Amino acid sequence: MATLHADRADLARGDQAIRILTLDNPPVNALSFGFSAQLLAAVEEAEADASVHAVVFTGANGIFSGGADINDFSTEPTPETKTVRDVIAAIERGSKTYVAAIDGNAMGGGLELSLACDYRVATARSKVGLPEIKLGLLPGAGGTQRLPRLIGAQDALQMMLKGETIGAEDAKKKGILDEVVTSDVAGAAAALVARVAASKPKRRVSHLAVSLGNLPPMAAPFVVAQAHKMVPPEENGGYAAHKLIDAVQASFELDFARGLAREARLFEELVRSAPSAALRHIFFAERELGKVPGLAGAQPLEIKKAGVVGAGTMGTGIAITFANAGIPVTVVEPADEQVEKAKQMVFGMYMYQVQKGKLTQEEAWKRGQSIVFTDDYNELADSDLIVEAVFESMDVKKDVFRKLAAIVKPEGILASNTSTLDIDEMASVTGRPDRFVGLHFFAPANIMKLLEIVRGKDTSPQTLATAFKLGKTLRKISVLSANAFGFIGNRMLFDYAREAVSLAEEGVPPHRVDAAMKNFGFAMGPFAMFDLSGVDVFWHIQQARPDMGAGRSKIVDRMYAEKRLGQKTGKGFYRYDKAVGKGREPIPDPEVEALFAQVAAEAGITPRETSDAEIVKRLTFALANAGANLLAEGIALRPGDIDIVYIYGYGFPPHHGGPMWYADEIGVAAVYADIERFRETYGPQWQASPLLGEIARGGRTFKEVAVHA
Ligand code: T1G
Repeated sequence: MATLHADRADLARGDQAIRILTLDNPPVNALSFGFSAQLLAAVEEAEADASVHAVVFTGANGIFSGGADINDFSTEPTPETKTVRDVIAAIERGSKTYVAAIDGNAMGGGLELSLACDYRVATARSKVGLPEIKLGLLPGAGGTQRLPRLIGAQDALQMMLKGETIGAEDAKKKGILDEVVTSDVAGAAAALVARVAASKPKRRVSHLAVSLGNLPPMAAPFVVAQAHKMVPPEENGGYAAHKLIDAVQASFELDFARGLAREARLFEELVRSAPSAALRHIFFAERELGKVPGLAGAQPLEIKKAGVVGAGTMGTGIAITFANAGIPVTVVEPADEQVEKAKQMVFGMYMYQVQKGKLTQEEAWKRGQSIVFTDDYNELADSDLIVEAVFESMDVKKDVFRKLAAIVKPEGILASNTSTLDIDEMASVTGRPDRFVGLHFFAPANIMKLLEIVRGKDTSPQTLATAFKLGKTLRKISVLSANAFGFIGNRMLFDYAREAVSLAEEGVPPHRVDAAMKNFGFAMGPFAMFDLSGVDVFWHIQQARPDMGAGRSKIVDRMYAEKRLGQKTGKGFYRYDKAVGKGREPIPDPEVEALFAQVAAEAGITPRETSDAEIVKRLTFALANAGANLLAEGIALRPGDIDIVYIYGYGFPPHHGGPMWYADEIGVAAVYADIERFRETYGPQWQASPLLGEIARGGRTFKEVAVHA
């Protein structure tokens, strides 16, 4: 229920009645259309009340405001609709003194409301930001006009283009806040009102001029040109950024009113744009992930002490992840030289963080010390949760879990970091399948945010709830997967890889496939990605899937045999030269193209011309089709979950919203028609998912697909 509280008598100073307006619209005091109408009425009432001298805005629910209600952007406002802009306009033309008393986050429209006030006071714990760019928007309630007036054009551009959130002290240093207090921010605001009462209280930010720092006004075009150069192209994730720069340019080229009008026009363009709809979808999809049926009421366990088995790159990365979250971790590794390598990795990583100023020496030291290496399994006995990260072989893993089951305390949770193998088979040797779960981290584990949480057939709700809570503690984006080969991401990767290799076998050079996918928005094309993760990883996964049959890539077998394993061997689908990009820059290699041609000839594959558009369709529709099967089989809960996996784990461009969102954007019927054409043209490996066909025939979207109970 959204309510506004008025007055606090103890704040009245004689005849200077102060009207306190407390934003109370749980959970984040979002400034929805409806709530903005209430707020507008309250401001107009205060303006009409001669006894009121000043208005102080505060927030309930431990936050000032999370900004405009993002849900509202999917509805078409009518001329009668009131928005946060109307509230801000009423403040701007008002005669009272306005103060924002911030405790907690003031984001987006919430910060813009405070920028329209004469003064801003915040508690030390507060954070402020204009993150609209992350939604494919720009601050559309005066932020692009007021922030430059308050902190200068360059700082304002930097803060809004990054959508960064900054702490109260930093905000005060920049000039966003007038005062930072430790408590009773409303009382501090009232005291400020009393202090300024004698002076000219009006200090509307709109009356300030925009500074260009130490640059003369004629340097403005240079500042704008530079900013445009620093952001991605409009068609490749930079649409909102370029419009934001245009809006800030208006702040120093036009008067305030015309600048606001320019901002509003640019905002309207963005809020209707496909990239913004995609990014708003991701915002909500991320917040849906933890809503897993059957977990309500399950009490997660506290993970105070963790264990890892295996100090390879993954195991060490996982250990660092625990250490970074303040969870002491013991790593079991029998091979001394592996322990040495792991210690070097830990030391090097933390020293790098210190050099980059991200960590103090003390904090780095503390975290490094919280990772203990041993060769003795018994030191894991009192661990609350243990993750195995040993060689991707079922026998090796089962052997590890037999040992763990024999020594770990009864309530200890056992987890596997396997990327494809059967969780239930591993659980079967532990005698505690209810306290067994898959935790599939992505390399490098201490950097990649994605975590696939795999539920075994006997995994208890408490174990699963504990895994999700742990994911939050580790600051991961956790997605639930059922226990099936490849879980969600790698299962989709097979079809993606199949099409990439097929295209190369049909005569499209790997670098052209990669260029087409980078042009679509992927950070890295498929072949550069295979070279980075290792062609041998691809080969091992094929080995583990004898059922691949016709889908099995002969070229990967040939490359594995010829030790063309990618960056690590200096050649894979590309070649690598230490003198070029430190040996990480993919260099097209005619040898590989000849190899593809040879394999294709042996397989009787006829070369064919393929356009970039067709390349993009084949790879992205392969993902959507595989995703549809994952939904139909109940392996993934929601289309949005699949989108999050592929954006965070595999670099799918966020401005296209993920494979399932993108299929909706194209139109599922069109995708289905193309897949049917692919089957005719490219072969039986193209089988349209029955669910995709059903959605296509029904004229529906993946977004409407119900959550699997
Ligand atoms: N609108 C609608 N719902 C929101 C929301 C918002 N702005 N912010 C959060 N929620 C919901 C969220 O979906 C979740 O719902 C619950 O609140 C808790 O969120 C005109 C155009 C404020 C730092 O981009 O950064 O203003 O899952 O889990 O970790 O210029 O939420 O419980 O059903 O994230 O404590 C700009 C977005 C909007 C800020 C709190 N503002 N929000 O973090 O909680 S556009 C933003 C956040 C705008 C103006 C422009 C964070 C938070 P549910 P949560 P949290």
